Amino acid sequence: MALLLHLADFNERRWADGFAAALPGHKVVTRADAYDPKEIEYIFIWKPKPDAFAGLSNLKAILSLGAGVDALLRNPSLPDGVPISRFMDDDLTRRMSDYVLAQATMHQRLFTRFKRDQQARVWKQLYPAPAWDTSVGIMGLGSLGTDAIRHLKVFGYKLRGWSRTEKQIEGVETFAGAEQFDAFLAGTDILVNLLPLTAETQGILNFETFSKLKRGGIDGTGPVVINAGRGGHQKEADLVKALTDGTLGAASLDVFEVEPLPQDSPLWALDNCYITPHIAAASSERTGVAYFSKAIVDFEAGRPLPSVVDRTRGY
Ligand code: NDP
Ligand code: OXD
Repeated sequence: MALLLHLADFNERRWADGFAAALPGHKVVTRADAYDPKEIEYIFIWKPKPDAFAGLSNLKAILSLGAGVDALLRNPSLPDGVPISRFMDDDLTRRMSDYVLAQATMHQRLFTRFKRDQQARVWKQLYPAPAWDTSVGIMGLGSLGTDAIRHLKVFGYKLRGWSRTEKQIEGVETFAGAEQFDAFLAGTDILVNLLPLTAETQGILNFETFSKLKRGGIDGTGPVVINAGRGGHQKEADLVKALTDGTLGAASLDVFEVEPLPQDSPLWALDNCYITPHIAAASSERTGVAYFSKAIVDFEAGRPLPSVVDRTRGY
């Protein structure tokens, strides 16, 4: 068995050393090493180059460091029929829930407004709407969306969720499919995007969506959008317009149409836009090595791979 690491923006050598220690007796190579493409049976991958799979004619499985596989599925050299297993573990999930909770409470408690007042040396007593009277709507009720809900519930938020297929989650008003999207938006003060990027969800965070959100919440400043899904979900020109004309009160963005966010993006300068550089839920090296080493050992022993992507669905 030979495992190839193809990880852009990560320390490939360090991850390879981790896999080599966890998989004694197996060959682990990086793109910088000498290897015969025909001997590669597993590839562990993030941000694939266009020719990432060229010559890998004996692949048994593709292991995605990312929980999101949109870039992989778009890759022109992706071979048909090879199963793709994506990363899904507690550590990553809890990091995302931290991010969502931190952003939601920041907006609901008006910390954003108080910071601006502080900078202007203004003493102004604003009283935030309580969590129980603030509705958070989660787009995507998969592994990340349901865990974010679990954490938000503890804080007492009114919760709504939207998914492709119908769901029942205790204490959450759920909506499904395109036909219930408007009803979902109409009762949402804080919209959180945790969808995968697919042909159906591309550009879903657009001006029309923003203008259908509930008005009057978050101290009357306008609804809030939190996007930790993918940059392809958001139309940035629409975000700039909505954040400028009051259709949105604020946005927290972790992902962007182009990453790194270009220097000339108008989003940088908007004081109601809160930018993080795609760090909401980074994959941990320790848990990543453990998760995929076990996946390989299990698969070699005839057991199924974890979190296999449905290529026709796109996630
Ligand atoms: P899952 O596959 O577990 O869940 C996806 C959810 O989205 C499901 O509930 C699914 O509905 C729903 N969905 C998919 N398509 C549609 C649609 N057309 N309309 C309505 N709902 C839809 O994904 P995860 O929760 O694990 O991850 C979500 C995304 O988060 C990833 O794809 C990735 O892009 C992003 N991510 C971002 C990170 C960051 O650091 N910013 C880190 C990790 C992930 P149903 O349940 O009906 O199938
Ligand atoms: C992921 C990410 O998909 O970090 O895991 O964006």
